[in-house]
Amino acid sequence: TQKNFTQKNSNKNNFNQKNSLLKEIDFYLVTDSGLSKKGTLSDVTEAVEAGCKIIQYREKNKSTKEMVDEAFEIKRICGERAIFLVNDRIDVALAVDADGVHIGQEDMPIETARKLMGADKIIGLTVHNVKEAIEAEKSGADYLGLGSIFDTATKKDAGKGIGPASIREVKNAINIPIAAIGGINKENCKIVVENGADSLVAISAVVCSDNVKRETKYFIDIVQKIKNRS
Ligand code: 3NM
Repeated sequence: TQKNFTQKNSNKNNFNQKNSLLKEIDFYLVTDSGLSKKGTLSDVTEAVEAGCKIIQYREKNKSTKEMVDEAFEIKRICGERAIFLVNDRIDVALAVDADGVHIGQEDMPIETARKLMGADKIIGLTVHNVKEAIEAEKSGADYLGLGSIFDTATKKDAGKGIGPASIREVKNAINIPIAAIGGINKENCKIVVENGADSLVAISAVVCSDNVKRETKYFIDIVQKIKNRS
């Protein structure tokens, strides 16, 4: 069933509402123009049509101008259907008034990012273990990207996979939603959700396909099935 996010702007002001909004997300698409078969805008369009409720624009190879132009397009495609976040680039997120940013341990401290973004925006932080997860929650992250769950070739410095059991450990230590990332594919995604991930994140498993819509739908369906059973 298609969830209606028309209330997302009024919802985001409140921590509890942001928290429950993010916990409802089953599948989370991160873009990668280097890996994409059909291009970022096509991938975003197909994923949103399939029911994906959150898109993260992750672009490492384009100029700021190109990124701003593309980010405006992605924001338009997402509309009220999906949350739109920008990876790393707070300037780009602010320029297009995105719904938020996703940052890493080496990026700007989250407290500084919060000052720039404002209280109503979503800030996600990548963490790799329980200690970083507790810190992230304390410093005001709205959700965690936890990874890399499995080995992945998509992010060169991702390190070895931490394994799905670490999702459960992190989940037991914090209350904000967990988006599990890294090496997730159709074969291994079930165990990720069974270990407590609130949402699955995939790049290559989706954007390397010639049918992004079908692959996105596959992931959404499997997460919904497992969540409804538990
Ligand atoms: N961050 P794929 S792993 C962007 O561990 C990213 O923080 C990671 O791509 C982390 O789904 C990763 O193709 C790449 O493995 C995920």
